[in-house]
Amino acid sequence: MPENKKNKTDALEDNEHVEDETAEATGTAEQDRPQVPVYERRRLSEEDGGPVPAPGAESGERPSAGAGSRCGFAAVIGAPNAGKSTLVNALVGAKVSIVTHKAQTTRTRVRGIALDGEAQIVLVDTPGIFAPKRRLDRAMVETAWTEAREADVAVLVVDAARGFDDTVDPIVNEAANLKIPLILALNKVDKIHKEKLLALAGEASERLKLESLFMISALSGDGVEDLRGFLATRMPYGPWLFPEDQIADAPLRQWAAEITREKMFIRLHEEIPYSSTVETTSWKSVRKGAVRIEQTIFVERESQRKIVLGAKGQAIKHISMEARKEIEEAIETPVHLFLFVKVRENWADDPERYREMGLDFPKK
Ligand SMILES: Nc1nc2c(ncn2[C@@H]2O[C@H](COP(=O)(O)OP(=O)(O)OP(=O)(O)O)[C@@H](O)[C@H]2O)c(=O)[nH]1
Ligand SMILES: [Mg+2]
Repeated sequence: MPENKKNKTDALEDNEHVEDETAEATGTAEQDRPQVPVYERRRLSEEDGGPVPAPGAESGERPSAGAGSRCGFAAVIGAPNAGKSTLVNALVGAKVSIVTHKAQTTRTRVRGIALDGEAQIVLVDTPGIFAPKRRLDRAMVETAWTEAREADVAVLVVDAARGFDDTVDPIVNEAANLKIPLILALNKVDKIHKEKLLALAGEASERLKLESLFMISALSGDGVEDLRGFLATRMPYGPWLFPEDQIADAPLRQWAAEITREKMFIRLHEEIPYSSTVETTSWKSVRKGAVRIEQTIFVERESQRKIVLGAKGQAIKHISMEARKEIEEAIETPVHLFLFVKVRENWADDPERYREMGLDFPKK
């Protein structure tokens, strides 16, 4: 029986707490940030340098929500690693959802908001769909299908280089039962030959009743604008749900936790990314307009905590520095980031962790 470390790390030691720069973080006027901040469309798209600029970002002209305005939800679904989050970011023109080379990066619904003419398209990025084993897997997969069922249209993203393999087949079969228009995005076309792509498109059209099919590269931006234009025409008429400069609906503190998780996914290997979760526990304004952010990384075992820290704290320093840089750039504010690593053997069975992630807690 592994020793239960539940309370061990409640008392923080110095080496479990990392600030990647020396900073005086004892400011005055300490106020919590608003829970639901507005992401500034232009600023984030310029800073992020994503493959597709936000609509109107160059000219400064904003489309208005006039009489012909449209607004709706487009769920982006598919197998893990298909490029869903990359696509959502490209459609929005800013990084709203984290991306890594590893499968099962996205864990919960992430909404990004794109504009096209008079349409506001709320893109719903979802966790990759796969055969779930753990409780967390089940919550992720269930979220993906729930979001697809509740949207106005679904965009099924398929990695064209993999085609309709065993991981995609069950998704295609289930997607055929959706009662909303289905759009297929054959992604990563930069990686495959045209003949294979055409064969795949033919197979898809036979198997699925498609509203439309796009061949895209979410990474390079090829075909992304066309897809956005098409989605705009499929949004129902109605007023916009979000202000025109808002690009995401998640609280900034949740987004910042995701950025740190992304850096962990990239830096750490094997089971660590799948055995960890990150939460922002504190976000306070401090002196000179800076913010002090505290985040907790939960892992399942003491051995994992050691790996996250790394020899002489090198791993966590790197993660912290990378995350801080990106958060700073996005919010255009100096950031003092403190990371704490805690062992919670059963965090993946703790309803509170699911609440923090925005996931429903499956009974088993
Ligand atoms: N070559 C190429 N790579 C891509 C393209 N789109 C995404 N990728 C890469 O594919 C990997 C996975 O991308 P993600 O956007 O995280 O995939 P996802 O479908 O959101 O994955 P999960 O969140 O794990 O379900 C990353 O390394 C991306 O850079 C593309 O059009 N071309
Ligand atoms: Mg993703």
